[in-house]
Amino acid sequence: MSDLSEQGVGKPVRRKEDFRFITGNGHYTDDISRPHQTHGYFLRSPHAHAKIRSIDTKAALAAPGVLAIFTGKDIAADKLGGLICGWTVHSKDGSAMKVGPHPVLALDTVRYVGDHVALVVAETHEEAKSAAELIEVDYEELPAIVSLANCEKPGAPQVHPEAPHNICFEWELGNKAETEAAFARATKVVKIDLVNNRLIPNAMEPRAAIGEYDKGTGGYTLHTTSQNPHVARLVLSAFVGVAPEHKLRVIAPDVGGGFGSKIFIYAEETACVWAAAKVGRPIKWTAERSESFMSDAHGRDHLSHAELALDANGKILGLRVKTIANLGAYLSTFSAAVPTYLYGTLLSGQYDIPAIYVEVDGVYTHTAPVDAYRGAGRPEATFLIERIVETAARETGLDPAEFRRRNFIRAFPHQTPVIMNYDAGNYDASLDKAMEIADVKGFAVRKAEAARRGKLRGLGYSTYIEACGIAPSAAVGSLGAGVGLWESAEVRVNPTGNVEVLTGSHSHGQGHETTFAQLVSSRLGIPIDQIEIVHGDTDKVQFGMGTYGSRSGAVGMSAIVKALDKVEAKAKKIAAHLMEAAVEDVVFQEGRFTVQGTDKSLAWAEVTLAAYTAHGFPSSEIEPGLKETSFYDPSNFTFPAGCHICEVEIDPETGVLDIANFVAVDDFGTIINPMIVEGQVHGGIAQGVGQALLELGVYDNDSGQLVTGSFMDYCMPRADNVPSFRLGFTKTECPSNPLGMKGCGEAGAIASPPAIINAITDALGIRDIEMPATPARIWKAIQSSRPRAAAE
Ligand code: MCN
Repeated sequence: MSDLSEQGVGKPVRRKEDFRFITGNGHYTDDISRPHQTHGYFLRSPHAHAKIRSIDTKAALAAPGVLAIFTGKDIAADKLGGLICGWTVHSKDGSAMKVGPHPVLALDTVRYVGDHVALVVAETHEEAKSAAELIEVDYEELPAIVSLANCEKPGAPQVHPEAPHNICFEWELGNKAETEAAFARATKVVKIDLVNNRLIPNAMEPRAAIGEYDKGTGGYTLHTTSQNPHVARLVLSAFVGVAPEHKLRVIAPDVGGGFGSKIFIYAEETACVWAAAKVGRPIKWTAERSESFMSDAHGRDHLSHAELALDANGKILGLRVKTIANLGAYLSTFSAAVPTYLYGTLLSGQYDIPAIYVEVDGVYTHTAPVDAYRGAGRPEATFLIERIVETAARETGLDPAEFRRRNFIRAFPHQTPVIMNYDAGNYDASLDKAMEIADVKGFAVRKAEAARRGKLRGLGYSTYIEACGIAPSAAVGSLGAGVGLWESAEVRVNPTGNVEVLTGSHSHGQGHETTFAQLVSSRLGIPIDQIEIVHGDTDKVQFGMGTYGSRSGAVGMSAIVKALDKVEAKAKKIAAHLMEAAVEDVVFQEGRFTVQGTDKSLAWAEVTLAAYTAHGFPSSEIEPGLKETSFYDPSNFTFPAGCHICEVEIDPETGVLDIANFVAVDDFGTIINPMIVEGQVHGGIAQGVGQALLELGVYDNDSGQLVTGSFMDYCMPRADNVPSFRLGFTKTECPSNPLGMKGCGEAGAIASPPAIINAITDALGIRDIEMPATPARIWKAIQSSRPRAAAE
């Protein structure tokens, strides 16, 4: 057992799957070649907005290797539906959001640079790409709008006739009258305007797809880089109409990161699987990086005005927020939910705020669709609340930590004015621990010492909360989701005692093959190398809602727990029968079944073998076999929370910033694998550093061109941009799942940007600086506040 005790829940087990990844033995979509495979290439719009007068494919069709070219007309002729948004948001007046059609290939209008115009299928990728250049598209260029600030103004170019003034929805949440009353009572009102910068996701593996059709069975197979293959199958069947659900197999094999961008059902995989039947051969498409920049769903992109009402003691009375959220040119699969139910519902932060009122205008622009990106709505909420709280602390002359403490929620469960019911937490504990690790007491000395070297030093806090473990079905259904958000698991015990676990979660970097196996190992007392975690194939796994919203631990693993409960109950029954004992007297511990108070005992593998030999089972009481399925729907979200503290040092001559120290203390409830959790936090903070300091998706206001269309112009964080993080954990168990787990996959990206910006504004003695706070922006801010900065 000594070995096993190092493999179970709570142990920093090295990731099982990494051996195949780092030895080049992973099976990513592009590694897979199907017999007689062809290659697809998408001709994309060079214009942000244009009418398509005509498309002439004659020359391209005659080019070497070309097998077929498809346009929007071919898709329309086949009566295929368009791509959908699976979440319906309603406006203040009760009307449903205004949805412009989202054809798989543009029919008569293109609406952003990179919009899909034609699919060329050829023997090789190069032939398809060369032929695409021969397609003559007669465009009538139209004025485009990419500016979030101007898109609702009269006279702005219209993205969809269905959505006047480019407004998809005007959503509200909270109690307006109570919030107005709180502001009327306030002794001080703090106001802030914020930009939450547009981000472009860049998973290591670009999106890819192979569509295939079997003439004999009439079945379709789609290999695709998906975070949720069953949802992809459902959308492609029920809404787009590519094939009936039982005739479509979706396989998401090894996937090299997604960060949200691979949740969605995009045009490319849809077109490839549909066209495979027309061509009669499999079609593979793998995005070039510049295609990913143009057409993967982008993230964030908010403009907000926020006001905080305070009493004379620095107690928050109310919060009022108005946000304009960019949805891009079309609604992506979950885009409407992100700036509404994943954003407005988190605006209470860790604070006891009696009244909140938030209005969000979701708007169309001639830009790539905007949807969930690591954190999805919650980073935007956290940035807003943590920036305004920090500003309020400074403007009331209170220490930022003290200001936060005055307003912390301390009694649980806590009902916020914006839907969420926080189940458990201890915000003082994470703030205390973070302050200790960050040595906040020693900050003044470090600041003075930096000043002697001519440097500016600042300290910033972010006491964040987020809601993840995205479920329960009843809650999301009542808020507009078109799907339920439970999870399923099947535990198949083989006669020799090893186990396959089929899960509806999908691992694309989160280490599920290890953590899920650790859970099973702890429960069944078998080593993790005897446990196979199977995911990502609709023909193998019963059903699943996939991975996003840091839900695989809290929801996916809970489904496994339920299935394991059933397996254990049945195995005990079998063991009791074999040992001629009452089932109530059988205990199962460390892989052995023992009859209490006797020396009668059976090993796990003896019982599993007996389950399949089934000799002498009383057939009315015990069925042969040992395989159980479970569907789990939790009663609430989970609420990870904690405190991030960032300390920066800035060279005032150049604006160059160094993150001198970054501390993250998080409460993720029960932790299955601390090493994997730390890795998740590291990755999340690195993405937060990217948002705060480096990354910005830019469209040119006049032409609508994507200016940041490559790594030359879009700066991802590199190793030297991130410090050596110092992490700590506190623990309050989540009461709404059997493991007491809270999700950890997004917390770093959610919590870190405001800590960094709060540190920079502290160092410079300024009120605000826009993200990304590049050296140029920092330098400019120093120049415009020179007298004050120099005096310090
Ligand atoms: N875990 C744990 N103890 C906890 C919580 C989680 O040991 N208390 C483990 C889980 O078992 C799992 C991992 O940590 O192995 C992450 O679990 P969880 O927080 O449930 O998140 P998900 O597995 O659902 O992953 C989704 C989350 C999201 S939403 C984004 S975006 C994201 C992220 O994970 N994208 C990632 N982390 C990523 N990491 C990589 N490498 N690649 C991505 O695309």
